[in-house]
Amino acid sequence: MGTRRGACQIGRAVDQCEHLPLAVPANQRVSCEPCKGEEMASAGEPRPAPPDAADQSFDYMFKLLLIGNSSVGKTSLLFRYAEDTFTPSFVSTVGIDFKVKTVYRRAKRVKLQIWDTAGQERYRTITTAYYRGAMGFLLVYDVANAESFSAVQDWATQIKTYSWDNAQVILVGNKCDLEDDRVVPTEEGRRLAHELGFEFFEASAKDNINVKQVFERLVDVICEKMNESLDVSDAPAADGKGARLSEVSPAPTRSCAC
Ligand SMILES: Nc1nc2c(ncn2[C@@H]2O[C@H](COP(=O)(O)OP(=O)(O)OP(=O)(O)O)[C@@H](O)[C@H]2O)c(=O)[nH]1
Ligand SMILES: [Mg+2]
Repeated sequence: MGTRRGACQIGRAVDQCEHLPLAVPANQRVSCEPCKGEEMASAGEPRPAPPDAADQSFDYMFKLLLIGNSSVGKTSLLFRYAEDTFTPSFVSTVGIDFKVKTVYRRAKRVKLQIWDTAGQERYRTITTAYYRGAMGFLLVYDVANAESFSAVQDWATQIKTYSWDNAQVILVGNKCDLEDDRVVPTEEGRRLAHELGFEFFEASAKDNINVKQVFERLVDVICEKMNESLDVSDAPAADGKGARLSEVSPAPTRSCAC
């Protein structure tokens, strides 16, 4: 299990800070955007974390983010994945929320901290503050909503601007159950994903199509990149930009064996 000491930037002990997937040296402070965001959002009264969030027994912790226009189904995908539920009514996310889910990949316990961001423009300043340190993104559009597909390029630019170079991205065309209302052909989605260098899935939170696959593929891609990074872990980062995935893993071993 990883060593979790020190404190995050607002002074919360790292043992109580669920956001830092880091082994922090004692007495050191590390920037933690989520804690700062929580502090801003609730004027110093941290929101209670879900019970699973306190579980410290894991080999790896990955921070993932769901992004994309409002109403594309980000929250629905998360609820389908984490709780296997679906609600037809639309309650737009305010700011940001998260769920924790632990998965097993090749005998390793991987704790996923999945952040569900609000798609509405007015929350953009808050949500982009959470991009830092995210290891993977699900960039979601709605196959029955052309505007949400046109916005994908802008979302990809946001990832480039606010996250680090090693973040992995999967493009998800959600609501593929709405075949009669579809305005974005599957091939268009695949072409754009290829252009942007992302993997691509169509999914349906409603009919539970490809939901588990999308999340698990993202975990696998992160593990693959982590292992590649560990292969050259003795070499300094060529461009000096950002940190390698290996540097944020709390794992005590050198390889995640995913
Ligand atoms: N038919 C269909 N409807 C869906 C699907 N996923 C979500 N919806 C519906 O689409 C609406 C919006 O879903 P949300 O998950 O709240 O959207 P969101 O992306 O989280 O929106 P914001 O929180 O505003 O960013 C809701 O009414 C959902 O029930 C799907 O796969 N198929
Ligand atoms: Mg939402």
